[in-house]
Amino acid sequence: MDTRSVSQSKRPRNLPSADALIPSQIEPVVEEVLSSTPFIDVHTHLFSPAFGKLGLWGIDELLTYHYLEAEFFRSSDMPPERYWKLSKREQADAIWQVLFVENTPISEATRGIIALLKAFELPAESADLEEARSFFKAQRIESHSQRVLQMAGVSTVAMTNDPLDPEEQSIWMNGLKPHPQFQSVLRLDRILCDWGGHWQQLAKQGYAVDAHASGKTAIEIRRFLSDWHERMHPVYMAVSLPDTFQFPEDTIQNKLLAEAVIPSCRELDLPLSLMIGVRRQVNPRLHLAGDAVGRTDLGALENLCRAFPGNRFLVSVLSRENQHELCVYARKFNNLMPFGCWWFLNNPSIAEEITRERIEMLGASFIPQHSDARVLEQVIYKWQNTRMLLTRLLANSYRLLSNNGRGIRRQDIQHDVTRLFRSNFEKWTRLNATGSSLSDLRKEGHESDKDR
Ligand code: HDL
Ligand code: ZN
Repeated sequence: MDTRSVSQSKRPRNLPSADALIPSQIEPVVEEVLSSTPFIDVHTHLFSPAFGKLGLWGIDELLTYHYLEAEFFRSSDMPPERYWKLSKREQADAIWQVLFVENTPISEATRGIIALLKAFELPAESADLEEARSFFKAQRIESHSQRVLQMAGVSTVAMTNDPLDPEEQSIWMNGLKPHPQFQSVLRLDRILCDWGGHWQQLAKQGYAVDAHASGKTAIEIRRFLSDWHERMHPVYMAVSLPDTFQFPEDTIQNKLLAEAVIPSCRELDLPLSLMIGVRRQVNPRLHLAGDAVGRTDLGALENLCRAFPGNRFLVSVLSRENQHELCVYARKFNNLMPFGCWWFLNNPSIAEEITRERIEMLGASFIPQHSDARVLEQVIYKWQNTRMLLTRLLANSYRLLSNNGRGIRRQDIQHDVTRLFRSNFEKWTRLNATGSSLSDLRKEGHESDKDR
């Protein structure tokens, strides 16, 4: 007795469409689509060449990355206070010696350096850094940055721009030629996380603000934000918030968020990026490497998404323990876009766990990764790692779907990869197509010196 219902017995057998991939073809096609699609890197600390020394690149900056400094202090007897007195070159030599010569570079951050040396065909087992130094010294940043982005398969990066950083502020005030591959981001930590230490800077610039954020302060901060929007043309505004962040709460931070920043984002049609969960300076002796992580009460995020349905929130949380609930909240609020495996989460073991649960709960409606690169060449290994991970995870998802009874075509894979690594962000930030691909940029005359 045929146990299928009458309707099922009449339905034609689910013949796979002519261009459906056979299971063994799925992974190679996923790999090829990932490698041929230029990604948008939605959060970095990189700068376009016009920012000069603010943009970090080359072997000495790569080795003195704060992730490596934290690991150096674990394997060296050198007290941090002595390390900070060394020159950048001496610091890099010390890190190379301890983490790469005396010990095996098996951590995520040390392996990244090895992957970079290989990408530039530089020796990975030298006793010193001389050959690497002369290679980078011979590069010109304009052509080098384009070559690096091309090697990383990245068409566009979002910077982190601080309007209250004195060095960066003067560069913007003197006028800056925009670079289509480096989109600006208006970063608000000094205002939202240290109003007491920065309100006078705004007052000095003629904004009628005060220490208690009373009177016209909120309106004047909105004027400040719109002035900097005019100057920077940011693709979003951003703030990093501590693990203790609450909303609503009777604090100046909450007041400035609710009465200035969030209304400005709505008025300017910009997402607000909330990066939540940092425990700042748990060990100040380590400087930038001294921050840690704390689990956040994401009820604050729930309240924000519900209270401001007309705003778009781009959210990354730092604690592994918050990741699953972030996915649940993303299912409840479509004005919440989870992004990235941030900082201490950007390791294969945890990035896999996070990305799998996001695919299972959100399909392709999220942004899997950002590099958080501080030094230009880091994008090469960080995106190499993400492509390797996503090849495995997406292939697995498509095999499961195929087993469930739906054929997978190359165009399905291209659609999903484009959504995950480009159009989810482009739609949210209204980023036009000019940042779309390196070949388009070349056509528009942005070719690197190498091509001349
Ligand atoms: O606040 C942030 O944007 C963080 O990414 C910090 O810059 C942190 O120091 C970092 O570089 N994480 O990767
Ligand atoms: Zn960052």
